[in-house]
Amino acid sequence: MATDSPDTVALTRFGWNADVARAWERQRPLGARPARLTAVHRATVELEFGHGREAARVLPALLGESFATGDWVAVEHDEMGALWVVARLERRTELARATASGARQLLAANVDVLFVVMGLDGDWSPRRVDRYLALARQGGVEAVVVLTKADLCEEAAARAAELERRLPPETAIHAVDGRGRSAAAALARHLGPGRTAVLLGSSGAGKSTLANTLLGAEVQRTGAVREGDDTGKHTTTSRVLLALPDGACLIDTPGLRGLQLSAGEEEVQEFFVDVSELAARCHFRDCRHESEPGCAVRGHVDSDRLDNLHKMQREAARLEEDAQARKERRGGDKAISKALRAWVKQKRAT
Ligand SMILES: Nc1nc2c(ncn2[C@@H]2O[C@H](COP(=O)(O)OP(=O)(O)O)[C@@H](O)[C@H]2O)c(=O)[nH]1
Ligand SMILES: [Mg+2]
Ligand SMILES: [Zn+2]
Repeated sequence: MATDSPDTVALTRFGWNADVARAWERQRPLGARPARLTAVHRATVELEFGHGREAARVLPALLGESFATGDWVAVEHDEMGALWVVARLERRTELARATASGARQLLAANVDVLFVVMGLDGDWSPRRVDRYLALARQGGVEAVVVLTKADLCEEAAARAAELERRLPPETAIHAVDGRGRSAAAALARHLGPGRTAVLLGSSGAGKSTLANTLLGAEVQRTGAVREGDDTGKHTTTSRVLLALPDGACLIDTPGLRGLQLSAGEEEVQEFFVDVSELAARCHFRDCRHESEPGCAVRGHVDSDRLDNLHKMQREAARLEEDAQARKERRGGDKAISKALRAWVKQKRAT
């Protein structure tokens, strides 16, 4: 299919760009049309075609694959007129976390920038920012920290400065009133035609408020902050893909409670770029930056951030142990049933 067909022109508002066109050409699903996935339901997926949305079913052959908001897919009609997803394009980036049981859960695919949205109220947690930054790094996505409710916080500038000292130097940090036009102006340089951004953060952090400000319209429902507490009401129940006036598109999401990396213990440090860069100069190759001599990290990276890295490594180790234990249990079950079958066979023979 030509990259400037009516279908793809309509999709430029939803992130179709030269990279996606190349992925499409590479896989070239004959006779199929492209669409962008906006939501995953139990039996169907919801697709954006640029000029409207439609539900589609997924070919049984693809059911083993996982899908995420932001995926690019190829669709075809069957003779009955039903719409089917027949292929998924290779992803350029993906954001995924671990569930409590250790499974890998995709949060979004093919996004360029992750807005880490955190309220400068009770939501404030530098350690949580570390996690989001690691998640973005793992997924190959640029992270931008957006501190909302700056209008409600007297120390907004001081807190932004605290994060600036803590995080890798290239990290963009904005403290904003998410309701005001100045917030849109501050974030504009991370957006632009063909770019896809995703808003992640706690419920009530101000994600949907930012989405509306960027849209210049009240499209997403927002939750009112109740008197006397910080928590906004949970009003965004599913992920949604929005076309912004500047040509970018934006995924608004429901609040995330926990955020555990889906990574092995050995891997976690890689996603703390500041640590992993310095660690190359530690005396010991397996330095944990605790009390080893010749450590190039300790004293140069914020000590709370370093403690947080160690905590995340312990979590990852626990997940790996749980996964191993489950595997062994399954292996044990198999051994028992094999012995049982052998015994039955022997009984029959005698
Ligand atoms: N004063 C103020 N209120 C905000 C700001 N951002 C969000 N809110 C309020 O916080 C509540 C929760 O916002 P919402 O966008 O629904 O949060 P979400 O759950 O992250 O989507 C709403 O009542 C918003 O009006 C901000 O920057 N300043
Ligand atoms: Mg919301
Ligand atoms: Zn070290």
